[in-house]
Amino acid sequence: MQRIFVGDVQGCADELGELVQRARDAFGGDFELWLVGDLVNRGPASLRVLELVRSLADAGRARFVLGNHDLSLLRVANGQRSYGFDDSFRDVLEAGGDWLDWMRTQPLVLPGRIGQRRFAMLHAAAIPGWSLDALCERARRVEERLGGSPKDAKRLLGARPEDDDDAEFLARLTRCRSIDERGRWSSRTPRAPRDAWHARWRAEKPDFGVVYGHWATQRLHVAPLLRGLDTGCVYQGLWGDRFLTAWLPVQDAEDPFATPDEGFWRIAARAQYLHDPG
Ligand SMILES: [Mn+2]
Repeated sequence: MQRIFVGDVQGCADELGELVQRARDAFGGDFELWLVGDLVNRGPASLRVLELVRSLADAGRARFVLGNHDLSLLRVANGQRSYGFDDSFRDVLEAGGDWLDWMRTQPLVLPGRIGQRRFAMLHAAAIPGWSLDALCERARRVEERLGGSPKDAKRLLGARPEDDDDAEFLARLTRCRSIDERGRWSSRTPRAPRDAWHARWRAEKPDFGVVYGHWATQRLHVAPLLRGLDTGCVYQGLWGDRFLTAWLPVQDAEDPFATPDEGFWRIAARAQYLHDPG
């Protein structure tokens, strides 16, 4: 079974469809997509992305973790956030059915093993000094609230991070990019390389890999124990030629996170989806 990790799709359904076709051509039915989250928003076809991922998931060929844009969709549906001028998931909101319940019952962290190496897939950032088991255990508790009764889910999604430890963890996992010398995290781009979340994380000598997304301005990130796959497909034309990235680790490698690594597919964006305001 070839595992294929996929960067932030954000409604780019044509490009995801092309990637799936390429996977079928290469591996027949013997592959599994692992998507880093932010399936929806900004791009042209959020609902079509969810339909494609769900059909693959139902066939045991796709898994994903929730990203901040996926959570935004849930908050708008709850009336906890207003629909922004640059939001583009109205197709999901108007689709009816159980899309929102399906979304909120998805995981925040997915652990696994490739070759000899354990890893976690999550949307934005791991937490320096935390073991893989501690991270997964904490995530399970928050996933239970998010995927539990609609009332519990709504309370969690509406809570301020400063008032609720689970809301804080949820925000950090899906939005963090930098951590300062005092350990405070932020979604802002780090001022110095040492303030990147993954620099602080790697300084604690973790024994597991992390596959993540969320950080399109950083572009493809290939470093020991780290694969950052958000290459900003939806930003085609605004930042030059953009693409959807897939990572195909060597399944039986001793360390699949070693560098250099040539195991990537690039699916070119098919159109410019966003336009500069003014
Ligand atoms: Mn994101």
